[in-house]
Amino acid sequence: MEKKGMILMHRYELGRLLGQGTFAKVYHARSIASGQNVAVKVIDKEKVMRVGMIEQIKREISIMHLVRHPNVVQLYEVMASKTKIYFVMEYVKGGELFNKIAKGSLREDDARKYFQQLIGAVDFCHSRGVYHRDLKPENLLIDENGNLKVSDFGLSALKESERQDGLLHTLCGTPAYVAPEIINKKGYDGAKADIWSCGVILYVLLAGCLPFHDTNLIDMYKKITKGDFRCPHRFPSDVRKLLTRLLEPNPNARITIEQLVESPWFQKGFKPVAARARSESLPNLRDVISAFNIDNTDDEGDKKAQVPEPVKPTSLNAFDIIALSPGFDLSGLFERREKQEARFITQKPASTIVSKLEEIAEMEHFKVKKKAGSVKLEGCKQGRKGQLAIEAEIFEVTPAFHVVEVKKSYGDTMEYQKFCDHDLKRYLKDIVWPWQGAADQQHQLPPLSPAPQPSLMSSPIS
Ligand code: ISQ
Repeated sequence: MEKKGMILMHRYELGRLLGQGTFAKVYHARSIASGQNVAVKVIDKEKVMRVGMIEQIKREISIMHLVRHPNVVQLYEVMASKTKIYFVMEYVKGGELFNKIAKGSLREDDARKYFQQLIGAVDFCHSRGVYHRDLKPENLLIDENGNLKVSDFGLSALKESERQDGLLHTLCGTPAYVAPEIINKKGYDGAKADIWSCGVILYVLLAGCLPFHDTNLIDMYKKITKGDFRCPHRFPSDVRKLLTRLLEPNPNARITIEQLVESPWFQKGFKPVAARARSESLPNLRDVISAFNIDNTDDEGDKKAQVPEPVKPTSLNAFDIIALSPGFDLSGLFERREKQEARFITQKPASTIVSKLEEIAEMEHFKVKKKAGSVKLEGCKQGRKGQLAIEAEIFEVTPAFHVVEVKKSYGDTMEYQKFCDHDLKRYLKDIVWPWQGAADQQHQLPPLSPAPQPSLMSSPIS
């Protein structure tokens, strides 16, 4: 059991409980090294495994770590003990938007600002193929500058869901924010369902109460299914019209984000925000993947998630690759995640990647050590801090795609960076996948799966 003052993985001191769900508890915590405030979500591995949601969660987290937007709570790191998974996230100080509404409705301009920020975050995540599916005021946090941050994007699989436990929803939760097509179990489009929830949130912000409410749950379902809601008299007609378009029970007739953004009500004072560059401190892919493998540490969590060999490639999909893509054009062949790490995508098989690395080793006088899933290059020359050693780890996404993570395992960082920027880049040029923004547009993305829609409101990650 986690307690206040407990030290996690020698790195974070746990503070007070911020929130609690079926599978997880969220604590305030502080980094011992930097003093940085973080929120740590502690997930019970066994509970998650028992309901058979591991694969979905792995997939969602692998996507979530690619989602960086000023209005989305950022995932910094994933760690694991034998029984728990820890998500280390951005700490949002101001608490839940819910608490503001609890004091009554908001002024129209304030409600509009939060709604604009919410739609900006939702649009960005949708453009990367990530759907929330559980948007409600409790998932909307306010930072110290009064800006909204959406929590749990990509983690909706951790919530009770109607697929797994429709009964639980009926007994414990409220479907107040859930789209009718989800309630009716007709199969649904994640984007359209999120837009419905945004409509409910807008109503709640402006009215201070729910649009669909009844003490009898069946009657509440009926109201949701019919889109049967009333606006307070004070609502202006443009707000009423917009709410009617958002709370349209037919998902195919519901307003899209594109149409919503164009509406004059939404446009008032709208400041589109640029998505942050995905640079440092993305969680390590290996941590994400291995967090779900049992047997890595004892419960005191003395070690970071161990890496099984060979690395199983199941947690990346086409969306991940697409989301990774803007950093992988020819001009910036490598996206440097931390000073010592770089990643690239290739359509070549693992054998070709290994041969290429062997070729580099031969040309640059490195020794090669091959392990399952990775290749280590060890320099022969004494550098400033000993012999440079580099590890390239290969993740298979599909047989046609691999992600290669390159990092320094020993030696001087400057020498390593020089090696990456000059030698590695030059040698790998013809196997790295050039695309978006690449000068050579002949190498187009082959059709893999439905491509995420371009975001309307955020500039591409650079
Ligand atoms: C970040 N800061 C405060 C509270 C939180 C709750 C859930 C997820 C992230 C959070």
